[in-house]
Amino acid sequence: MREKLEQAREQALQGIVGIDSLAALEEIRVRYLGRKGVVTEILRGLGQVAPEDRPAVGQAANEVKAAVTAALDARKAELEQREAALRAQKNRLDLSLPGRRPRLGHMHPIPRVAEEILGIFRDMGFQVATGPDVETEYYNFDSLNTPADHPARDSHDTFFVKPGVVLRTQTSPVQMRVMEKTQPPVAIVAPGRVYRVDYDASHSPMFFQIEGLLVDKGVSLADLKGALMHFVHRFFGPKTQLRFRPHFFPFTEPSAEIDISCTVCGGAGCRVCKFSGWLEILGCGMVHPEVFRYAGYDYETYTGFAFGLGIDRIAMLKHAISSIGHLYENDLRFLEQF
Ligand code: 2NM
Repeated sequence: MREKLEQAREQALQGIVGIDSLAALEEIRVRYLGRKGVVTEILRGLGQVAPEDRPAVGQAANEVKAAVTAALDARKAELEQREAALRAQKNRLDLSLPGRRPRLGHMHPIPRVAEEILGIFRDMGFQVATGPDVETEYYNFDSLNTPADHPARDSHDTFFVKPGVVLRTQTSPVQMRVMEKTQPPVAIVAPGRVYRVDYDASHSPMFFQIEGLLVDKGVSLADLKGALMHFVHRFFGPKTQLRFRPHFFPFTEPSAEIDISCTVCGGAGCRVCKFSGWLEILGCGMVHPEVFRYAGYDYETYTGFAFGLGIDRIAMLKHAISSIGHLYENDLRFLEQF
């Protein structure tokens, strides 16, 4: 029995030295000290030992058990320490690793172009005015000398909210609202969203406009021409050519459209200007006396000019953008180019 015990001790201690994992260590513990373990079985056989030998054999068995337990505990502590060290190594905070920088955003091309245009008119003494996107037909059409039978009021062009109420198709209602409340002189620019039932590569059902209005005694077509030439030269460069083409708007008389020499080819002809050398950039005219009558202005005393331009269109010309849709899809591959 003593021999068996010694053998068990030897084997157990040798086995423990080479053990490399906590799980394998537990297997050893079970094999020697578990309920059916080698040492346990030996102790269980103590009944067969001669009574006078029992205390000595029992003590020897307990010593073996204690020795194996101590060796197990020591090895377990070693393994745990090694595992903790490995874990610490793996989770080490590497302060030399470069951080992930947040990407810097920037202004969208539409508000940026809008601010640039508004700045030029602010410098000329214009004030910025705004108003509601949802307008009455009165402010959007009637008061602007656009009667009920005018084609622009057709439901094919205008979004109707309910009878008498529309999404504004232009920002001129803002100017009518200002004129109602303010006697001349008035010099305002009205930026904002406008809505039309129209959708293709160059039209979006919602787009941005800036309209301008200047009313005073003695305002002439020469003032209109001077102000708009100044704007074009500041925005597109001093060498830009202008061309006034007669046009029709219900709220101005006379009316014109202004073309500028193509910003891409300089007038030689290219795809952007459809090989005409010219780009249409805004509509304008002298305010119709009927509009002044609606505003409550004395149209014998005052004259004025007005104009309107599409911010989207100007942003597209400035940056050679082929489709208006790009401006509204918020695709970062597009937006990051500005
Ligand atoms: C345009 C073209 C010509 C315009 C007229 C007015 C108002 F309120 F005075 F009648 N505001 N804006 C106007 C004139 C707008 O857009 C192409």
